[in-house]
Amino acid sequence: MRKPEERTIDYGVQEMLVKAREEGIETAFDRADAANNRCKFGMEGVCCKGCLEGPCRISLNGKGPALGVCGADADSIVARNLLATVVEGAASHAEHGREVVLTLLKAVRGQAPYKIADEEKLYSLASGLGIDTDGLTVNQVAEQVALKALEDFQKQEGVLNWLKLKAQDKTVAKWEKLGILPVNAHLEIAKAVKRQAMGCDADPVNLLKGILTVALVDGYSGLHMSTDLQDVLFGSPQLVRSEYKLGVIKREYVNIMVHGHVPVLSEKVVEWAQKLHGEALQLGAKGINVVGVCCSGNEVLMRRGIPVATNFASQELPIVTGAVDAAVVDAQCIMPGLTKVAGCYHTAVITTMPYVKIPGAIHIEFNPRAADDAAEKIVRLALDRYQQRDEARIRIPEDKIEVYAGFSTKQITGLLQKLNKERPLQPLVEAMEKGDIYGIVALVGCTNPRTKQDWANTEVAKYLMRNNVLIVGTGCAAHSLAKFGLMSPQGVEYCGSGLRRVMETLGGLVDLPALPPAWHMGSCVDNSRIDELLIAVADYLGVEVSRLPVAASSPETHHPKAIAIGSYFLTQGVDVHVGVKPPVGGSELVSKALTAGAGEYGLTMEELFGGKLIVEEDPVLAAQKLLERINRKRKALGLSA
Ligand code: MSK
Repeated sequence: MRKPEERTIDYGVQEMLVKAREEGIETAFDRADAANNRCKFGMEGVCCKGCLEGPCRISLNGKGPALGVCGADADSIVARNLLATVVEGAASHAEHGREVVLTLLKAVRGQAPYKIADEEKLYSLASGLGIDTDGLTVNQVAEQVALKALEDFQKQEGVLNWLKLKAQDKTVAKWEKLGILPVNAHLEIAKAVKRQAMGCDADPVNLLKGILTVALVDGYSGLHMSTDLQDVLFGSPQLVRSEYKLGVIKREYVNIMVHGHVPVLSEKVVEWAQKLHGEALQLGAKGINVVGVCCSGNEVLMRRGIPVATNFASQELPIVTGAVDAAVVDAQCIMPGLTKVAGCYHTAVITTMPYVKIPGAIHIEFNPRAADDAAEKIVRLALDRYQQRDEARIRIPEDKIEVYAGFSTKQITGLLQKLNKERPLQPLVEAMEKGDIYGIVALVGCTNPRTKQDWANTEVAKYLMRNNVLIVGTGCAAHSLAKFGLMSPQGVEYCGSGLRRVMETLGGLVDLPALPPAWHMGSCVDNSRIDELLIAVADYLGVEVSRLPVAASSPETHHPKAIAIGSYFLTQGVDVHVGVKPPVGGSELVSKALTAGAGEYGLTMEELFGGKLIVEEDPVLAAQKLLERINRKRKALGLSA
């Protein structure tokens, strides 16, 4: 069993791990230690459970079976397993996107209690989608936009509307030539499930092409569509101050933890927490304190400044404080272990989605039509549980830290306009040309109970910042950086002199000593914001994104969604680092196609798109490899190395 300080670098989480152990409570870190003797076949991707002839396992040392019962070899099995993983991720994001579309549609038809918050963004989407808005009301425009989005789940020919709306033309032409353009999200997901089923696609190269199509579904029907329509409904983020770490849980308040991904729910919980403030006072509390976990936390942080308690790996630990009255979850990244921990306290775990239920949780079904009813019930349940607290068992770590979040392309260009009104991207591009911003790295993805929480995420970021690389973060990786001061003005302490100078100049525009050198761009689906920023810079320079000195890194990844997002960045020609080995080592063909450089091994990602996968567990080595890739791209662009 690892000691608390070997499991996480977050002191508050360490303190709660000690408390959990004292109270006999098991957490994900304990289970990760217990599962340490992992199956080598599974780790390398050569276990096939696709039918009842098996499971079949392909020998890793050549001394056992080289083929499954059906004759599938290691290349086919590894490629099929990888496709299945990417499909899982893309399906999660595409369903997220579709649920937001349906909420928008119901809202503008008067069937759900939400309003349009960002008309400017709505009209810009409508114009990009070719909608004639003349004579239409705002709600009618939104209805047309929503119907265009729904087409991406229905049409039987053509290309995703959202892909045509968002991607660079040259890159689309490249994808078209390769035959990987997706028609509709559901169709491609169904086709991918079929092609990896027993007796279908066994050609690893063809399967890899299938992965790329599904990666584009993830990017456009998942990431971009979700972010765009959430901004329309709830507003585009602007710079906002807030706080992080377990110290944001307040003893004298009713505490509600929102966890999952879909802001359609968490926005309403925040609204009803404000509405029922008076009732909390009547109970003797000072109010209702909503805190975030994972990407629901990111969503309400970005738009409302709601504080964040922690990220994925330690999601059970807020409950161990004894002061969380309700933990409300929607979908994705919800550990079933939550209810076991909550069962040791007074905390109500509330599931809300008909397809995400957990034994031991209270289910309050949430749907957009009855959003207010459900949110009111949830907050009332928290008020009720507050009265059942065991004061003697409450211990809340004091540690908390200031953060600035809310970076979106709109917010960034708005800020840069203060330096150059006509051409706002010019100062950013100049800083990149001079090397003051040597490159941009997207620090994204998860934390993983198998690894030391927050450590690799922060180490990669700090090393890169010292070398003047601007960090843009999302997901639980952004939480890691925020928890350790990299998303506050004090983060410039870690920067090289060029990056520090740029952040101090930009900070002066918003009355801060500096802008944080790691920009919080939101949740997992908000990787679209990073994509949008890169496309804006690339368009400004008249090149494809694949030529920019940029990269993506997910040092502590665990979720299939993160693998899908990484695959999406690869299709853009962006180098992608992962710090946890993906299960592809059993096939030389698949691993080389992903990781080899152009000209090093037949057809590779780098050959096709301009970026490759970098697998490196050591964060310093990973950062050095990323710098080397950025350096190459700088040279190819004619910039100083
Ligand atoms: S929540 S997918 S652990 S980032 Fe988006 Fe965090 Fe990874 Fe879930």
